[in-house]
Amino acid sequence: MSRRLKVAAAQLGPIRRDEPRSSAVKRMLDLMREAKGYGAQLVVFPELALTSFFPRWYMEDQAEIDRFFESEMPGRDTLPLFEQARELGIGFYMGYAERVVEEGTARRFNASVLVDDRGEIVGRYRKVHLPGHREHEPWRPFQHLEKRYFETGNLGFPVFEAFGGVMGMCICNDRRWPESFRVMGLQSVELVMVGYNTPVHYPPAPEHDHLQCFHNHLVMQAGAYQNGTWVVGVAKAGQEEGCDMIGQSCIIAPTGEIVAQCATLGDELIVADCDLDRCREIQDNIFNFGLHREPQAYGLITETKGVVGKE
Ligand code: CDV
Repeated sequence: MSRRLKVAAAQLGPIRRDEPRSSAVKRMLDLMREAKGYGAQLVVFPELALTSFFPRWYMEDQAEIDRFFESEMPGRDTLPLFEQARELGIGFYMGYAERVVEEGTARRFNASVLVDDRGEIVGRYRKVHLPGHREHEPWRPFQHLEKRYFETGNLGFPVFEAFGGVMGMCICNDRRWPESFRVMGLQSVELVMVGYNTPVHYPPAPEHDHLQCFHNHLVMQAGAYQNGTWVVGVAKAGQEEGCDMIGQSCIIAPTGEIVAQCATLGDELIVADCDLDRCREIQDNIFNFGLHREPQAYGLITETKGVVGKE
């Protein structure tokens, strides 16, 4: 049986702060239909796909913050995505802000779901690497308050048997960390979906602004090659509420080669035929983990959080 999976990356352009969920969802439904028209079986949307990237604003009123969160998935606003997925027979990955009540306590995560072609949730992920800061830093031209609004994801990096292969998820800053990809690689992942919101301007090190697009592809291509997996990276791009964000959504082969890439900073769809069996070319050879890894030499990776030997 063929293990070719036709995958679409559905980049979104900016979403206004006051844009209703219904508007973002309509844009996503349009892209999903377009993906189906190309014969895609799976469509990948960005991080926090339903709203503006709200961690750029300092807010104290929890009710105001919670307006950006979903307390049900699917909920009233997002149900059309699940219904259309079922009608068309197409799956999707979507990032969103998740609010759950556990043992009477509200918890908030930067999360994603993987939905199959019957409209059923078959995978959940909660962002592990939260960038930015916790307190208001007025010197910045815009805030990056993920550490304030979200808890660190508590699901690890699970993989899911779906779409005829082994699927993995991560979210934005996770893609910069080799550990994210390697933990999924060690579970024989064959396709990693990653949505992102990456500003062009990085206030703590503005001398790297011109490298944002380079670093975006560098880390995802490395993650793909070093683990022999397909990677689908999808941006929310363009100028959102005065903040320029990179695009360059792309589909990357297990060899590390980009096989499709967006050319705009708006709503745009790209498609690629992903032969999941091609993962073997890398996973059975140059990165045959069972044959070539030397974990006894890697202890520090889990023994310490920061660097050792420094005050
Ligand atoms: N949404 C993100 O995680 N953005 C970060 C920025 C702040 C560096 C990123 O890694 O792209």
